[in-house]
Amino acid sequence: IHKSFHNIHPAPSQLCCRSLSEVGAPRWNDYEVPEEFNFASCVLDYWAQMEKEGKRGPNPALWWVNGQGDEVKWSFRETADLTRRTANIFTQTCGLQQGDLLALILPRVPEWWLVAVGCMRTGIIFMPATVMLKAKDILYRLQMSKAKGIVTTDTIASDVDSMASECPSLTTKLLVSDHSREGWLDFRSLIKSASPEHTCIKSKTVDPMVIFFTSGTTGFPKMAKHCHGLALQSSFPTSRKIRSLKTSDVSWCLSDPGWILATMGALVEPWTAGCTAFIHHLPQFDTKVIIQALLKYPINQFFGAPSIFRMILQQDFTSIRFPALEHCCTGGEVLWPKDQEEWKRRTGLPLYDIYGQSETGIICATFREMKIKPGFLGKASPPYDVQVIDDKGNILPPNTEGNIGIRIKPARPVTLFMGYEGNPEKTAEVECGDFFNTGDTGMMDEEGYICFLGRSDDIINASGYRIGPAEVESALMEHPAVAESAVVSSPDPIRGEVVKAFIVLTPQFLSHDKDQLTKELQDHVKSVTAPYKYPRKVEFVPDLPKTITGKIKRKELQKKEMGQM
Ligand code: BCO
Repeated sequence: IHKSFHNIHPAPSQLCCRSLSEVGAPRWNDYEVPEEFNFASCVLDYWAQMEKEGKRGPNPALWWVNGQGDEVKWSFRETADLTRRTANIFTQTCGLQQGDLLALILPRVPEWWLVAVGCMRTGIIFMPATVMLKAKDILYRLQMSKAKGIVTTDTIASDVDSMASECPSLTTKLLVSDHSREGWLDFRSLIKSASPEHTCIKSKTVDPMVIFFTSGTTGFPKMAKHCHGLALQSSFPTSRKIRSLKTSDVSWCLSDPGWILATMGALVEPWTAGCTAFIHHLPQFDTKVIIQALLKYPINQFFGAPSIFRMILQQDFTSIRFPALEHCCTGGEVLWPKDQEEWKRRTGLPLYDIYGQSETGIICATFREMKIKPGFLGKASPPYDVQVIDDKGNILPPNTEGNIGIRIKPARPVTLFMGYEGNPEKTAEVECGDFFNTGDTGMMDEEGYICFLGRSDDIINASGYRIGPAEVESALMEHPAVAESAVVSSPDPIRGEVVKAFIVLTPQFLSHDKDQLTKELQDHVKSVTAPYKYPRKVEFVPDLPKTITGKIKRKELQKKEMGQM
């Protein structure tokens, strides 16, 4: 595969599309907001047209492998055609319309890309989620959003069927599978017969496009709604310099398709640049498979959470050279200077940091040509004006600790989320004077480099997953052994942070074997909610610290965990 790919791939110096990469897809300046924008017609169809006119190289838009010999390679034209067919399935077969909501719960399979872009073409708002979700998580999402449709796989389909009566809005169920299922439409059959003729909607840039569920300190995940403008972010000239992707690149972003990191890093960014989005199915995370893929395929751009790089560095090698790899980026959690040093020492490559949230897309980054300052995230990425602010929204002087804020007045950046759907109170809570308050604390130096110092609330960031403690506590409370619990973050040398649960046992479990009980509680959490949230550390305590009104003092436990007490 490696060889055949190079056969169709001229070396960078030979590239006829070098001038094209300078022209690129239609561009806007960093602060220009076009009245209308749709990623499908403005970007994907643009590259399909370039391909048709012979004005771009032959490298595919999507290159998917599963490690078992199966492979999918779609050109931009094929991808555009398939996404039009998908759009027709939604509107003609399913009767869905612009503004309807559709849950998109698929693993890393090519159909995920078709569904996301098919939604963009029709104005259907897609809601990506990880396949790790359990029945209760899915029910919550379907009920909260009143989703009209879902596209998913066999395992989740059976969960959905078991709670169908509780989701009356759900009228369209599409299955991506090699088997058929009663009551479900078969996506893979339908796409073969669907028409490739479809006229993309003329979406306003500010029309809604996607919703990401995101965890908070209290309650269950909120729905961060974004407009089509989110997909414009990678078209801005400054944003394009973050990774400097070019048409000949093969870019691998490892994120699960449930997160904004995949929407941006595995779809919007590579296709805006007209390069190949490489995807490995990777049903289970396995560092050896990742290393093999980096050795075997001509991947030259690699993007993943810092934990992934730390896990690769755990492997037994003193030095390794990945033949094609040129540029490595991380995002989603804190990158430590020692990770950067170690990656450079053992692979010869620098490791660049990119910082963002589900509400924002990319906030700031160490751009490809920028000096890396260890311990700093990098500089603000336009259109964002990022400042460190106090609790009233006043801008703080350099080198002063405060909240990381994004200016929203006088103009709200189009790439920033529109608000938490159906939750104006929570939306108002994150506004602070003229700024959106990220909830992260940090500092800016005289050169404009921003460093991340921590969260101002109780959210846990475990290996790149944003986890609300209340979600884990609620799962634990369902177990008869748990009288009370408090969940906080605990430092971890590989995952950055892990979930730690302090548990007060009910009397009948006090004499149980603690190791067995720990395992039982961990398995219990894994079975009732998405397993990435399970407490990797458990401590049984006689009681929990509380305020005079009986509220658990998580901060006190947290400080103890961090060795600050
Ligand atoms: O570690 P354990 O084996 O005990 O548990 C693991 C899995 O085995 C288990 N599991 C998975 N599916 C299951 C299941 N258990 C029961 N039933 C199932 N169906 O659950 C645990 C999963 O935990 P994990 O994913 O943290 O661990 P893993 O597999 O070691 O993966 C490591 C990482 C680093 C690959 C993973 O944590 C990861 O992908 N992290 C990155 C997350 C990410 O992309 N975040 C970005 C969010 S977007 C953002 O931040 C905005 C930036 C612009």
